[in-house]
Amino acid sequence: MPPVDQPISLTRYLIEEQRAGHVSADLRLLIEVVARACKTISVAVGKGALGGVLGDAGTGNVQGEAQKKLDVIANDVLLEANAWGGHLAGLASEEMEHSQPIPDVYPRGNYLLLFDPLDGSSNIDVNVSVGTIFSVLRCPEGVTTPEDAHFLQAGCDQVAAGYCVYGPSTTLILTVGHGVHQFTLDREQGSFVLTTRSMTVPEETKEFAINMSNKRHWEAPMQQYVDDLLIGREGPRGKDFNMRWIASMVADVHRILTRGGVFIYPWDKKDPGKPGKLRLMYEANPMSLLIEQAGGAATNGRMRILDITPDQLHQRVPVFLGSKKEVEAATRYHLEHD
Ligand code: AHM
Ligand code: MG
Repeated sequence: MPPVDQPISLTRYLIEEQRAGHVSADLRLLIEVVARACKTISVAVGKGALGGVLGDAGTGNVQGEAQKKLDVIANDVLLEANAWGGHLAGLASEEMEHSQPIPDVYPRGNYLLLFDPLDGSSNIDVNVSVGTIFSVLRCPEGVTTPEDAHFLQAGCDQVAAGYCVYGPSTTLILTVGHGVHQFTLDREQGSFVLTTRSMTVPEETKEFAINMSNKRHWEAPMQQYVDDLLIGREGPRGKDFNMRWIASMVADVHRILTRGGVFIYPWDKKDPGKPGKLRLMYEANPMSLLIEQAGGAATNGRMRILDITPDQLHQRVPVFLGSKKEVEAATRYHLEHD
């Protein structure tokens, strides 16, 4: 990944993308607004205990999960920042049961924004990286007041996707369909600066990320795949593997975009009726677009995630993403078993 010689701000990068015909003026401004909201969330996350923002909010979200105070704060920041800009027709959040059209008092634009306001929030109280994941779709033609059904578009229809990791540094990873680029927040200047152009995921890897404690709940081919990884060079895979699991998808995916690897949250039978833990629209689709744009692959163990036609806003999906050859290997175990 070549380093960038001269500092280029996110604003300048987006203007250049607009001149190249890769983004419309509205999409450029929309991304700027999301980035501004991420800066605000970064400040709140960074204050930690001093800001009184740690701990549970005492509420549950639509998924029945306990919300952290910062889940609620991050959601509110994103809603407020995006309501009045005129670029969006509607929003949907992992933390809200239904999508929201932009209020009537503001002009409505042509895009739909979906987000997981604070992914990995179970890690907040232990001071481990968390992040915001977002996905942008086009509002279907002729629709002025979008409803949930209008958001149910396949991941390959995303016009932009990205995430922001609130870690030792705050970094924004973005694709508008022309490669994946990394911007680091310059805290003194308050602006995102392009620090890595065209991130690429190596095709092969010796590193996997999975919550092994769920093994007894997995399907047989998944158990077999991981058993073979663990046997190492003496087994059918012929190499020794290392394991990492941060339990923040943003941080695990960021490691994979930086040095390769495979991230898996497979189907499990822990929660009947829910095929896996992660959500298609807020987590799997945007991460899959980023990984594919960086030369990696993303499947649900059987098919390409970006080709899935969603039928529910909060639909769950098994996720296998990262280094292409390894995702293909894990997918093969499932297909050969079927
Ligand atoms: P969240 O959006 O409620 O934070 O849940 C998603 C997170 C992912 O970031 C992470 O990969 C996974 O849940 C961790 O799950 P587990 O607790 O099983 O390790
Ligand atoms: Mg999440």
